[in-house]
Amino acid sequence: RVKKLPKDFIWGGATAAYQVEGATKVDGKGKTMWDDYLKAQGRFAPDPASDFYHLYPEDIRLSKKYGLNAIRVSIAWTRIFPKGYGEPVQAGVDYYHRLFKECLDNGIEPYVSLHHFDSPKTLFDDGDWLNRKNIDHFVDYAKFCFDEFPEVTHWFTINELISLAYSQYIQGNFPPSHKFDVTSAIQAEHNELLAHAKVVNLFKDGGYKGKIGLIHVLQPVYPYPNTPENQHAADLSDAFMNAFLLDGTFKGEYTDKTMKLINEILDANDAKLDIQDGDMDILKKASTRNDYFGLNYYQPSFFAAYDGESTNHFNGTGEKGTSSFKFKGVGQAVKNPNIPTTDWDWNIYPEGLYDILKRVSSEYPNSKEIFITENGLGLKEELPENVTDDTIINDDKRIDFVDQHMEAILKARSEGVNVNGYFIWSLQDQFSWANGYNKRYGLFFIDFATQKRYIKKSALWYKALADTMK
Ligand code: BGP
Repeated sequence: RVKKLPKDFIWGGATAAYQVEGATKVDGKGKTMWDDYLKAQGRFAPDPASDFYHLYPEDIRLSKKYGLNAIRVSIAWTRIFPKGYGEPVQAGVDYYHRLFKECLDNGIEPYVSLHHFDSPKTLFDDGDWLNRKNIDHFVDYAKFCFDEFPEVTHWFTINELISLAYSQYIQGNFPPSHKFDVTSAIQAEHNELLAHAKVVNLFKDGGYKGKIGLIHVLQPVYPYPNTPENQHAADLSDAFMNAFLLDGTFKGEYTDKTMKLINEILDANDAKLDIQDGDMDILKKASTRNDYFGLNYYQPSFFAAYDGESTNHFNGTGEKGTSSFKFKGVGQAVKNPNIPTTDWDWNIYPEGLYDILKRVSSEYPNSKEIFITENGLGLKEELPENVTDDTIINDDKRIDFVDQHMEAILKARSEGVNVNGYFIWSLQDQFSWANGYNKRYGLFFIDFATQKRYIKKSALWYKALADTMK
């Protein structure tokens, strides 16, 4: 099949500080909300991860060699402000200057997030995003970064607001592991939107050079089977997962349609949302000022009506078929037998990406320019026994996955959707927050014991596609 990427397409790989850097206890770094939690859990540790703190030159060299022109990285708030506020730590600041320089010297544009699931522990203990004081700390940290790192011209405020809110307070697989705490989840969504909007307003009012946006993971929800009751369940789930955040970001208001659905969920769960005077003005002001939108897409969900109590099981081990999710007042996730799934029960459905791109572009024109900031396939992968330095790890499944999703993107583009870049999740193998080290996504395989990098077949395929841009 002949596929050609448009010239100037951003062709990247994605990382997140805490998932790749390792070195969590060096150079004055403070704890994140994960350190003690992972230790108590005892399943896996954030060290050494991919040892990107030391080996970033190697990964950037490979990025260049395999045709990438951009990477996503995040700044670990706690490397610069160990408690989230106070005096900056010079070693942390210096590290990010070195990292950005290495990228730029190699023709790799860094796309930098300020927050990727790694709230400082001090602030986490003080309510995390539920405490409005922490929004102000985030704004101060953002301002420090804008002043300190003018070499960065592509910013994202927060990565995946919903994954935080949902994993922390609904699904219970991120600290503090609440289950179906609907009040906290919806409030976290709102407060994170507020934090994002305040930072965008600061960036624009401050006249900083460069571009800024945020990242949402979008998970289209389809009724299965397609009945009116199941459609309503799908609409409720969509409001909670997608529409509330998209409205808040790009319309600067929660539409009546969205709020009707959200209120139905809140009522069923005795939950409430606190919107304070002035909040909506801040969202409104920022809603037209995002330069672009980072869209992460992995999978859709299939939903059916459900009228029992909430209960779930999160599959964080890769034992296929063990997931379940039933949300009182919303609905239940169901398996669509026509759709293949991964070992972690994630649905593989590229059409979902096409559908959501079309929706964002027609319903949310303020999103302006779209980058797919994450998309990829988690697999259990091993080194062959007779491995040599030149061994290429076969990951045909991943190639097929990315290929199908690229088709969806190019189709949407041909119909006028302004999507101008793709970042595979992930650049190199990393640790996965709730799944550990056996769920690999990288173009580059890492033997975590030796930190040696091996090339996967997908990296060669990725390079071949990059070459069609020239
Ligand atoms: C996104 C996150 C990433 C990453 C990815 C894969 O939600 O932004 O940090 O981890 O999903 O998810 P997982 O690691 O759970 O498979």
